[in-house]
Amino acid sequence: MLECSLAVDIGASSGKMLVGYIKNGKLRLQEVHRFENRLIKRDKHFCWDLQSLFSEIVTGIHASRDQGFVPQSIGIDTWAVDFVLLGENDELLTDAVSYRDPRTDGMMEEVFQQISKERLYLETGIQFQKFNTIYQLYYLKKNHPEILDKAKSFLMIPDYLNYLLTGNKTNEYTNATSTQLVNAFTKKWDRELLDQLGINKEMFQEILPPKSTLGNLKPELSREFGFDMKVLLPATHDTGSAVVSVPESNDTIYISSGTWSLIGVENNFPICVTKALDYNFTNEGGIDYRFRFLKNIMGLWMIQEVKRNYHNRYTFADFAEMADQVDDFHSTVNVDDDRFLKPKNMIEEIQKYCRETNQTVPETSGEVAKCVFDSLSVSYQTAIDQIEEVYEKEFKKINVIGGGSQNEMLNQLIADTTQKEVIAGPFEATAIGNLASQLISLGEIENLNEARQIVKNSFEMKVFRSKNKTEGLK
Ligand code: LFR
Repeated sequence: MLECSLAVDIGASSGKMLVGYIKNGKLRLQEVHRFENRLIKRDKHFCWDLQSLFSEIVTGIHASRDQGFVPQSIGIDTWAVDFVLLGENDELLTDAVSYRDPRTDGMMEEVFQQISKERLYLETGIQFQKFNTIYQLYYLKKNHPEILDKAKSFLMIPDYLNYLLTGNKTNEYTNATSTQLVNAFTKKWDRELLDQLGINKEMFQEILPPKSTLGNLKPELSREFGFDMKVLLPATHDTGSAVVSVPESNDTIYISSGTWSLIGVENNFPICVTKALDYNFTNEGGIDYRFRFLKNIMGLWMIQEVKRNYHNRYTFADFAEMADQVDDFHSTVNVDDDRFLKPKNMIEEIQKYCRETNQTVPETSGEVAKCVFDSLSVSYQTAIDQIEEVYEKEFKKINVIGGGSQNEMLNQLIADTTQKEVIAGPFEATAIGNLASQLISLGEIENLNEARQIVKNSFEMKVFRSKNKTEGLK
């Protein structure tokens, strides 16, 4: 039996559980469980199925033991912004409605009538996305005020799963910042903002930073598993955990590549200047109160949806290959347009966009895929230009991390488009960051710097350089 920590990393399309431990100075990983995650329709809204996700976590804990591991600790990370509300007896008052649900359409504009955009940005440092928690809560305030009034606990998705494991409630800091309701400087709930919006303040929990210990398993769970373990808080926002895996370097921009592409740099302080507001860059909270100055780009969601629209006839690798074989097709779409957030049919939406902008309409699967990948790389280039403008300096390298870093065609395209060196990996960045934080809490890794050094030494990274030094796809 091998002592280890257990990372639960749930993304919008799948969840996985990996054990991790240090051996000979290197971090070793093993996946012990994998499961699907998808949206379900409940009461006309797109929701996450938290009961099923929790039962997958239980299955994964059993699986870790069955595969010869003894987890000392467990840490959960998921996507951000979504939440549930609990009532007086800890009963669920809401479904876990997804950020892709259209319920927040128009809410951002209504919030701006009460609080100026500038003030919101100066206080929270968070980008304007129509799905941020603040706009979801505002939707409830407008349409179901009785639910908000009754709510005794506001828990984000990992907070709720942690509550099911331990019976203890908290709001973890990195995920809390994604609500756009945490003050970037005090790192506490912004009570004035909440008052101004008339949102019940009492339901918010104490904010705890990553590396905190939440507690132990509930007695009935430890009885079921036959062992107990600590429930630790990593950066419970997946992007926060992913960026733990980026080796520190001040000339590198990272792209955390998954359902979303998160492109940016890490700072020790929030940058809330006008240019950052104009370009809609965020300053999300990270481990050790680092800040992720980054932008959300629609990401591989576009190709995931295209794949679904083709009834899963092709794999992701097929799309990369088909795109690579298309020569003379150059139409691109603005991937940041909200129309691509949850269109009825992604292929048709892309075609419609090309038609409306008088570009050649992609017809074949290869053309559609090329259009998506080219559009992503154009959007990366724009974001890089904006980062370099804000920083008044040139960044030399791009570190692509996460599942998308396995797409070699896209890595090469990014190198060709940006004319920068692309370092790809680690592809399990999020689970690694989650585990690194747990191992720091347990005293097995000293600090973030050491964690990053260990990551660098433990996982292979591949380098891509522009094949065409003079001509980018600007
Ligand atoms: C990535 C991510 C992004 C967040 C988006 C919605 O998985 O967490 O960081 O903006 O999902 O929550």
